[in-house]
Amino acid sequence: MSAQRSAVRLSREVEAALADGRPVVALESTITSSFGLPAPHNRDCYERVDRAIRAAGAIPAVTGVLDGRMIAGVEQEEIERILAGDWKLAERDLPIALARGAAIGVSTVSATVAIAHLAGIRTFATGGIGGVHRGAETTFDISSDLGAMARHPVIVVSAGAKAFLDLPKTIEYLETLGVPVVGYRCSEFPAFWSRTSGISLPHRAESAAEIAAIAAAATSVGWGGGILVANPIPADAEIPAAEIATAIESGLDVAAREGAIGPAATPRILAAIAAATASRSIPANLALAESNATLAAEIAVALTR
Ligand code: PSU
Ligand code: MN
Repeated sequence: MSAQRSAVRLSREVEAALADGRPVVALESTITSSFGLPAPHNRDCYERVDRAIRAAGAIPAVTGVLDGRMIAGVEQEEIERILAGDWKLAERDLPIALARGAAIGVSTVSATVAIAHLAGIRTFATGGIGGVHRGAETTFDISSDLGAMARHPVIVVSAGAKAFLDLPKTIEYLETLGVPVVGYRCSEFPAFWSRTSGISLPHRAESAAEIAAIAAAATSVGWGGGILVANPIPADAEIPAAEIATAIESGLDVAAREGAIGPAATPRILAAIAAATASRSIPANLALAESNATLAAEIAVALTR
């Protein structure tokens, strides 16, 4: 997309921060809608992430569509609306939502990097990215998050890809697309609720400043795509891979039995895993989102130095 910055409506706070060159962190709104977390955890997630970004010295910019316009940053009175969004928008859905004057659309990772790019926001915090689904060799279900990261110069801070995906294929596909993947203080691709996956990462960084330097180098060589930063869930919130494995299997079974495919797959699988873990997966999801928000803010601050 090569439209102007004016295509995105900024909140007053985000507009002022961008104008002054102060650090801003984009946020997606799917995770804080019912597609990502059941109420009231969606609001809790929003508040924790918002606070974490501010505490680290940056300004949060929630993205989505409101009243037929792409937005980056919400005014106080718009928060409830974006939390209640009932249209999950991937990047390819944005033109339709705009043409139809959608009242509220929530952005996935792919839509968020597209909006952040237009708005001139370099850094973005999510939970876990979408990726190559298990069985993709027959379903072809590969999240548009991956292609979008290759096309928009945004640093995406995640706890890896959601662990019900095919993580080895996700890493392979990121390599095919040429997306740099950097582990933050880790050498293995994190598995969302778990810190490890057994899959080695090509690169690791020890500080936010190091990640900012990689992003600056990417810009200097004309790399027009993004960078994926993999930040493992905090140790005290982790659900070890062996413990979550059964819940993942049963969550995938439920979604398959109900025929949840395409954009419906990920929300259904997440909800089924929450049910199978007696909601234990939810606090883990909140903790990793908060931790990603803090790291993204630190990177955004480092980029302004
Ligand atoms: N991370 C979370 N919860 C989520 C998502 C990410 O912790 O709900 C969302 C993101 O918006 C991501 C989307 O882009 O799931 C992936 O959807 P799909 O698999 O349909 O591409
Ligand atoms: Mn998909």
